[in-house]
Amino acid sequence: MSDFVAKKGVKNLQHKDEKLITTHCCYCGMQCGMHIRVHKRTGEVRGVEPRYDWPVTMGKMCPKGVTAYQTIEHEDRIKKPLIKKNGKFVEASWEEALDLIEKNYKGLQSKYGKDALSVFGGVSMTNEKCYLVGKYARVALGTRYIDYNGRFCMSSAAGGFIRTFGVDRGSTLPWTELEHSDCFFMAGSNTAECHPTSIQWFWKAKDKGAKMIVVDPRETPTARVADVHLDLKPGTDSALANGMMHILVKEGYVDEAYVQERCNNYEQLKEQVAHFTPEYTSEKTGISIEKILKAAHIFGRSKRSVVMFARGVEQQSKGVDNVALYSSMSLLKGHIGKFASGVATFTGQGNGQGGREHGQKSDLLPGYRKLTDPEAVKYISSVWGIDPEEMPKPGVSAYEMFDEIQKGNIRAMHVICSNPAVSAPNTEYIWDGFKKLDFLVVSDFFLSETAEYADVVLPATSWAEDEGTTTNIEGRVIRIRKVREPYGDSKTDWQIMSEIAKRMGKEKHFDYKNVSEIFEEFRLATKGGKADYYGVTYDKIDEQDGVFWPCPSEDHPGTPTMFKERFATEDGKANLAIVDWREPGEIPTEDYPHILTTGRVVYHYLSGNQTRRVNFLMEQCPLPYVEMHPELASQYNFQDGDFCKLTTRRSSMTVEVKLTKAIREDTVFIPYHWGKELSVNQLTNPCLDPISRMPEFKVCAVKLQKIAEYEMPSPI
Ligand SMILES: Nc1nc2c(c(=O)[nH]1)N[C@H]1C(S)=C(S)[C@@H](COP(=O)(O)OP(=O)(O)OC[C@H]3O[C@@H](n4cnc5c(=O)[nH]c(N)nc54)[C@H](O)[C@@H]3O)O[C@H]1N2
Ligand SMILES: Nc1nc2c(c(=O)[nH]1)N[C@H]1C(S)=C(S)[C@@H](COP(=O)(O)OP(=O)(O)OC[C@H]3O[C@@H](n4cnc5c(=O)[nH]c(N)nc54)[C@H](O)[C@@H]3O)O[C@H]1N2
Ligand code: SF4
Ligand SMILES: [Mo]
Repeated sequence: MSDFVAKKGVKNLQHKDEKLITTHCCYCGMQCGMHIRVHKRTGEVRGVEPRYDWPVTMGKMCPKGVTAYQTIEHEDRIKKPLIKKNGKFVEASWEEALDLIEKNYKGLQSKYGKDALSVFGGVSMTNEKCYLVGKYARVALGTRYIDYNGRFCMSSAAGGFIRTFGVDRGSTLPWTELEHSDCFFMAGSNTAECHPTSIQWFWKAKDKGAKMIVVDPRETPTARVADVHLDLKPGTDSALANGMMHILVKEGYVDEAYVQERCNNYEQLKEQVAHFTPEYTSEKTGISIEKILKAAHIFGRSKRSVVMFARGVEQQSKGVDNVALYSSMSLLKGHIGKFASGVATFTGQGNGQGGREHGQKSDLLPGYRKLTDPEAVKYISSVWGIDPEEMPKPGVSAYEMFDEIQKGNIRAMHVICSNPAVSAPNTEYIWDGFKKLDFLVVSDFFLSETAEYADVVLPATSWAEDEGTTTNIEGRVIRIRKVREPYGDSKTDWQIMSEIAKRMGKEKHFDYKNVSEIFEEFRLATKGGKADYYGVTYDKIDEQDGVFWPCPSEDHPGTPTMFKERFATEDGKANLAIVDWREPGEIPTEDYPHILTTGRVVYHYLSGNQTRRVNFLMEQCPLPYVEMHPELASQYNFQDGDFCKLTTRRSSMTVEVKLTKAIREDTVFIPYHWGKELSVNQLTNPCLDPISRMPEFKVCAVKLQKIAEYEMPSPI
């Protein structure tokens, strides 16, 4: 067990019977610094202390983070492998479970070919594990079908950043500079609930006079404290961003010298935004002309602005366009690559940044290398010790893997660290896919809604039972430490993948004794790639409070600020976005007259498989509900607490009405942290962005109906 205790600032916190293990919260991309309190003699996990000397979060934590330790020794933990027999799970030994996996995998591959197997990954895991998932699919199983839950999360940000800047690092600046910024333009981010500990930076800046503009169809806790709240109609961000740029150009707010020197496409951009007058923008977005002008002037006058966005703008069928457009606003101001200014997306999951760089995506290899680039294939093959000919070709995106199941091409799936039965769009299609599979394996530490469909469930260790690195919201690589020994008979994900690899005859490629060995191979695999971690070492992370990638050599300090001199494109220039306005995949009609959008609440995390097991969080928010404006409610005679049946072109669900004026009259909102009949993803539209293949979780057309009596199903 790791004995590491931070040198600074913990002495007074320590109880004599306990030791403090320094690590980071397992949930969101803020990766708040914390110590876990462990009993010295018994090893029992006792609680948590926020870490005051962690420079990004400085002792702040949110309700999920302070209760996360309660999941580690939770009675629902899966203790042994489970095998489904006659429709019921029975406990089994690892031998038995692995034998069954080997038999099925080999059988299916000999009958249908290598690509009969597939892997669905996730990024609540360390870099070491995320890296290994890609290698596991391509080397151990030899299949082209691998993708991961970040496809539903960061893929549009990635697509937009690559198009604009040539590389996808979520933040171009370190968070610790935010207090010196003078304007935040935040679109589709409810940071107060979703990255709560980042709020302190905005407060500090506001105390010094900074202004905040928030773009959201709801008046969220974030929008409530904004200087201007742009309450747009869902799915209209591309019109708003073009409209903002129209004013920047017209009013002379553009840094012409910067744009001439560092950007492409300026002339085309001016032509493109010409017709986005405030009147036209207001007509498309539903925001008043007055507010559009006010926001544009505040942003235009800023000296150090940060344009920020999150899933509200990215989870759309034009998410990539939105990211490129909002990033272009910052380029016009000449604010990228400079102190306390730039562009940032709020990375979602704990390792949402690192986990998207190293090969879980269907077309990527470690270090952001492309599977379609022969040089990249050659290099990674050499690191992996395989013949380049053996490297599988690119597969398909997360949702599209379910199309391959329907076509009979994918016959088995191994889900590692995700719960798509709740979190994928159009869940009835997903559930049907799971039923059609010949064989489903799920690695998790709690029995998820996805695991219920499995033939074999493998008990993985939780975030607290292994060590490694993650990359936070800023692009800072940090260390996760082991808090206790694996619970029950659970094994780490890397051990599980290595065991299966052995049975597939690939032992020599997965012969790891510990995490450090994987980290060393991983560093080498990223060497020379766009996301270069070669110079990151565990010691350097400890010495510097983390290391920002790219960090190409051991004597390199890392890169807190991106693009100081050049962008990562071929010509070194950024590409301004030339994009016209287009409608979302579904717009309201007579049959489905309103807009449904979905998202989060502060008390729950993603599919809820972890947070629905924490009593405090369930007391605060036990069930989903639909937020509705009183004006809209009056059309149907809804009172607060009435039952509303919502129907889209996919399916229906029933939840309680929560009346609030903090939402547009044409839009309703449901949080998505529950499964089965309580999953809002029964309703969502799987219309995909053409580039990122991101589903349109944020906009679909819906109809409402009052239901007199309804018994809400159990939330767990
Ligand atoms: N409490 C909590 N925190 C989390 C998570 C969690 O599950 N719970 N998950 C983590 C993860 S993985 C992620 S990805 C992040 C997500 O963080 P956010 O993206 O901030 O969260 P969401 O609630 O999905 O969406 C943000 C906002 O987008 C708005 N929105 C909806 N449609 C539109 C639109 O068309 N345009 C614009 N501009 N806005 C729109 C919604 O009203 C919502 O307030 O949070 C991370 N942090
Ligand atoms: N309607 C709607 N749907 C959405 C979204 C939305 O805004 N609206 N947001 C999307 C977004 S941004 C995201 S990120 C996805 C997330 O969707 P999911 O991938 O389903 O997210 P989680 O609930 O975190 O699922 C992770 C699972 O892995 C387990 N787990 C955690 N850590 C580990 C580990 O180290 N190893 C293993 N083996 N298992 C582990 C957890 O217990 C949990 O069951 O949902 C997407 N779905
Ligand atoms: S803000 Fe994010 S990382 Fe911090 S405690 Fe909350 S969930 Fe954990
Ligand atoms: Mo996410």
